[in-house]
Amino acid sequence: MSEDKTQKTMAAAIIGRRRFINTAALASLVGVVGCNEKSASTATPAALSASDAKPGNGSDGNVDYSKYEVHPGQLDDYYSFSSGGHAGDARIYGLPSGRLFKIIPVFNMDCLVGWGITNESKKIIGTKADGSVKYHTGDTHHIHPSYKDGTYDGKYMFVNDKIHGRLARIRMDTMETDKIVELPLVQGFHGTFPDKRDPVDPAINYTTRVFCGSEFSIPLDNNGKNMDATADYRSIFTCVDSESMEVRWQVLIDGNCDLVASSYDGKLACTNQYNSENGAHYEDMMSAEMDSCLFFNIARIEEAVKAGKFKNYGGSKVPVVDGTKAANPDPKTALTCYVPVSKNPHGVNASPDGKYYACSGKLSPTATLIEHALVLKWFDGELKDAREAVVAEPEIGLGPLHTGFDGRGNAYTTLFLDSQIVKWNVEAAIKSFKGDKTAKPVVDRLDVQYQPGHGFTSMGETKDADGKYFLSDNKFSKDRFLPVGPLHPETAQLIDISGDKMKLVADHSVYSEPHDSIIIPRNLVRTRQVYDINEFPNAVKDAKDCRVERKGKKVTVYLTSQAPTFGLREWTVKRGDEVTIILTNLDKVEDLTHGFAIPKYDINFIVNPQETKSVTFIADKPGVYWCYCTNFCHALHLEMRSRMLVEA
Ligand code: RUQ
Ligand code: CUA
Ligand code: CA
Repeated sequence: MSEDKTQKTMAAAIIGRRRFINTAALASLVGVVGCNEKSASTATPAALSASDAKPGNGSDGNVDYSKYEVHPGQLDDYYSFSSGGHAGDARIYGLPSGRLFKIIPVFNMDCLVGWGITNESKKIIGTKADGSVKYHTGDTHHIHPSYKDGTYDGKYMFVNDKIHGRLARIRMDTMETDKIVELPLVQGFHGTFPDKRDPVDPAINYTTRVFCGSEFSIPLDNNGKNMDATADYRSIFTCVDSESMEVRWQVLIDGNCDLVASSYDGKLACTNQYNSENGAHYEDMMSAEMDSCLFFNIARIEEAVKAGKFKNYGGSKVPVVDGTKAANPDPKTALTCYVPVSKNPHGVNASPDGKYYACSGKLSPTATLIEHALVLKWFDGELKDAREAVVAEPEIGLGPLHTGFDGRGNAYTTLFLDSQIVKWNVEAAIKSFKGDKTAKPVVDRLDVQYQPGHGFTSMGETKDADGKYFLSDNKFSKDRFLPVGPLHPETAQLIDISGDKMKLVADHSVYSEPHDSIIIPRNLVRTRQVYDINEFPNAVKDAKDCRVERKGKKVTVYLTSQAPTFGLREWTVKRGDEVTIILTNLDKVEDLTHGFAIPKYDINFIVNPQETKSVTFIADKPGVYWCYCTNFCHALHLEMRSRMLVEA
C-alpha cells in the first residue's frame, strides 16, 4: 500500500475509532485485552496497521536472525536495567541475547543475598522500633541512572517504590542498593527522573536532584477525617538530593503526576497529568477533553524555598511550595506551567537533542510534542497561552504510552491498544502541525506481541542516543511461550531500529512484571569484583580475631570465611541471648562468595570477597545447629560448616 493511501486509511480508521474513546467504550476496549482469550492470536491490529508490517507471529523471512545471536563465551554488547514491578526489585539483562544476569533486591526480601535479613540491608530498607523491617513489599516502576553532561556517568541508578512512596539508589559499582528514602505526604509515587545538570549552577553538570511524582491525590493531612472532600486531595511533586538522599522540597500541584522527565539544561522537570480533574473514580478521571503536561521551574522553586515561601504539612519538616494555578497567576514569577495536552496522557519523554518532550495521549490517538524553548518563553511571559508551546500533535494510533528516540530525529511510541510500535518523524510532525499537507509524520509500524507498555531505545534517554535497538516491554505474552502456569512470563521484544524499517529480531521472556528499562552499552557497566575490607568498620580482618564476646545478654560472634572453612569451628551461646554474628569473607579471589545459613533461625545471607555483613537474632531454641555455607565455593563446600550450641 502506498504511503499516501496508508495515511488516509489510517486517518479514517482513527477518526472512526476516535468516537469510541469515551468512558464506556474505553472500558470495553481495554476489557478485550484481559478477557477475550481470542484477542491474542486474533490481535491483528491490522485495522490500523495499514503499513507493510505483517500481522501474525512477527517472524520475518527477510531478517537474518543469526546476526543477533550471542555465541557461547561471547559478551552482549548492550545491557538493559529493568524495574521488576511488584516484585520490588531491579534486573540486569544482556542484549541482544536476553540473558538474565542479575536480580538486584531493592524493596523486596531476597534470601539469595540476605536482603532484608542482614542488619545492613534492614537499615537501608528501614526498620520499626523493634528492629524488624518496616515494609516487606515494593513496586518498582521507573529506573534511571545518574547523569553527567547529559549522559550516564555510571555512578548510581534511582528506582521508585510506588506502594510505600520510596526512592532507592543503587550503586553501579557493586549493583547493590545503598540508600532508600520515604517521601512524606505521598501515595502512589510513580514517575521519577534525575536532573541532567544543576539548575542553579550550570557548571555543575551532573545529577544533584532526583524528581519524583506522586500519582494518587490524598488529603494533605491524611488523618482519617476526610474521605469525601476529594477537591481537597492533593498530589505532590518531590525533589530528593541525589547524594544525601534526603528530601529537599516538595511542590503542591493541581491534578496529579504520572511519569516524570527532566530537561538537558537543568532548568525544567515535567510530569504528565491524566487526572487533572482530581477525580476519585475512574470515570471522573476521564471526564475532561484535555489534561496537562506540567512543567516545574526548578530555579524559581529553589528561590522560593530559600525565601521562606513555603508551608509544612502533616507533621513533615520538608518545605512545600505552592505550584497550583491559583497561586501562580503571573508566568513571569510562576513556579509551574500547565501545558494542555490531549486526554489522559501517559508517558513523557525528552528528546536526546534536548529540544522536545513527547507526551502520549493514551485516550487520544495522538502524541503531543512540546518545545522546551517555548516553555521557557512562557515562563518569561512571552507566550499568551501555555498551549502555544505545543509544536506538533500527530495522530499515531490507539493507546499511545511511551516514546523512545533514535537520535536521528525519529520517535518510537508504544501503542497499547493497537499492539504496535509506531515510528514517527519529529520534523515531519511539526511541519504537518503547521499545515503542510505533504508532511507525513508516521514512517513505519510494527506489530508487537502483545500490548506494549514501556518501550525504550538504546541510550535514548541521553544525548548519546545511538539508534541501534528498541525494546518493547509487553504486558501480555499469551501465545508467544508455552504457558508455564496461569501467570505467564511477559515478552520483551527486541527491535533493530538502525535501518529505515523496524525489524523484530528477538522475543525474550521476562519474569513478571517488567515496567521500565534503560539500555546502555557494555562500556558503561564497570563493576568492582572485590570489596575493600576497610570499607566495613566492623570487619574481622584476620581469622585469628575470631571470637565470642559477651556483654550481659548481648553476644557478638566475630567470624571469618576462607574457603573451605569458617574462622570458628564451634561456639556456644545461652538460651535467650541476643546474638550478633559479624562475618567477613577473607577470600580475595574474584567470584569467591560464601553463604551463611543457620537452620531454624531463618538466617541466610552471602558475603562477597572482602565483604562484611552481620545478622542479629534471639537464641530462643536450645540445641546444636549446623551453620553452613550456602554458596558453592570449593570442592569442600559441603564440609564448610560450624556448629552453634544454644545452651538450654
Ligand atoms: S508506567 S506502561 Cu508505571 Cu511506567 Cu507506563
Ligand atoms: Cu563457602 Cu561454600
Ligand atoms: Ca483526565
